[in-house]
Amino acid sequence: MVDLKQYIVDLSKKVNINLIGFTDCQPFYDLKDYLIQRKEESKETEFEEKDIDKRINPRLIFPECKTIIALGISYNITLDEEPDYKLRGALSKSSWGVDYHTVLKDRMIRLIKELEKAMDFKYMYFVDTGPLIDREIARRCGLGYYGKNCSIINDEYGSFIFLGYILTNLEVEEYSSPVEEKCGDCDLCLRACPTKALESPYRVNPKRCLSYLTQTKDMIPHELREKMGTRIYGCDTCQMVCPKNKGVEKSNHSEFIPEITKGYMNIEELLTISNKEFKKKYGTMAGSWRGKNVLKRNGIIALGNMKNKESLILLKPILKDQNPMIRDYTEWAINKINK
Ligand code: B12
Repeated sequence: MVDLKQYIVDLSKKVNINLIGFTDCQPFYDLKDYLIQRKEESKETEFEEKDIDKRINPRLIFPECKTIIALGISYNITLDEEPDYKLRGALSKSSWGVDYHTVLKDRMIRLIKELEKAMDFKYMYFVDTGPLIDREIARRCGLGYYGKNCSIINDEYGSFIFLGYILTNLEVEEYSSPVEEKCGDCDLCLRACPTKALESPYRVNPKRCLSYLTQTKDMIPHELREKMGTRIYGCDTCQMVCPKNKGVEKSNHSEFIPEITKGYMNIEELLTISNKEFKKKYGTMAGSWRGKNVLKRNGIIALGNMKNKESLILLKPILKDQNPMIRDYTEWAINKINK
C-alpha cells in the first residue's frame, strides 16, 4: 500500500472534502485554564459539553484513539437572486441550503466507506456536536489559523468552512503542522461587531455574540435585541468584513445553495406557519435546530427593529400566542414601533 496518509488524502478528494489534516491524540492541555476561566466568567454556552476533561481529551471519548483526522468543507456561496417577499429576516450563510451536519457527515461517511474497502479500522466521527473543540483540532491539523474573530481561516478557502473530525485507531507516519497566524495589524472584525462581543483579539464573549442571541432561549436584554437588527439565525458580520475572505475559492457543495430561502426568511410567514408546515418546509435547514418559536421570536424582534407601523396588524394577533416568550417579545416590539 502507498503511504496511508496520502491514501486517505486522495480518498478525501475523491469524495469532495476540501480540507484534511492529521494530528495525534495528545490531550489539548493548553486549553484547560482558558476553559475553566470561561466557565467562571459564565461565558460557556448551553451548546457546549460541560465536562472540561472530556473537552480536551480525545481518549476519554474514544480510548483506542491514535490519530485525529480533521476535515473541512467550504460553504462560501454567493447569490445574486433575492426573495420576492417584503419582510425579510436574514439567515447567516451557515444556515443556507441543507444542514451542514448532514452534508459534512455524508462526505465523511463516504470517506470512511472508501477506506473500509481497503482495511479494517475503528473510528468515531463528529461534526459540531462532539465534546472536543473542533476549531482547536482543525488548528492542530493545519487546516487554518485562528482569526481575531475566533474563526479558523484557511489560506485558500477563507473562514466560511465547516469542520468535522474522525477519531481513529489508524496511525499515520507524519502529522500535519499548524499554520502561522496571519491577521497582522488588522482589527476590522473587532471594530465591526455590533455588540462588541469580540472583546479582544481571539476572545469572543458568546453571551453578547449575535449568533448566540439568535439561538438562545434565555431572555435577551433589550439593548441587545436592538442590535439584532433583522437577523433571524446566526450572524456573519465578523466574517463578511474579513479581508481573508476576499478572492477565495468558493464552495463546490451545491447543497449549500439556499434554493428555498434565498438566504432570508419571510417574517410574515414565520409568524403564522404551523409547526408541522415549518418542519416540512424548513426542517433540513441548519437554523431550524432550535425549533420554530426561536426563529419566530427573532422575526418579532426584527419587526420591532424595523419600526414600521404596517407590521402592527401582524403583531397584534400574537399578543395572545400560547407561548409566553412570544407574547413577551411581541409586547416589546409593539411598544418599540409605537414609540
Ligand atoms: C458553542 C459554539 C458557538 C457559540 C460560541 C462561539 C465560540 N467562539 O466559542 C456561538 C453560538 C456564539 C457560536 C457562533 C458561531 N459559530 Co459556533 N460553535 C460552537 C461549538 C459548538 C463549540 C465552540 C467552543 O467550544 N468554544 C469554546 C471556546 C473555548 O472557544 P473560543 O472562546 O472561541 O476560544 C477559542 C479561540 O478563540 C482560541 N483562543 C482563545 N484565546 C486565544 C488566544 C490566542 C493568541 C489565539 C491564537 C487563540 C485563542 O482558542 C479557543 C479554543 O478554540 C463549535 C463546535 C465544536 N464542538 O467545537 C461551533 C463552531 C465553532 N461554530 C462554527 C460557526 C460556523 C459559527 C458561526 C460562524 C455561525 C454563524 N454564522 O452565526 C458563529 C461565529 C461566532 C464567532 N465569532 O466565534 C464553526 C466554526 C468554523 C470555523 N471556520 O471556525 C464550528 C467549529 C462548528 C463546525 N463544526 O463547523 N458558536
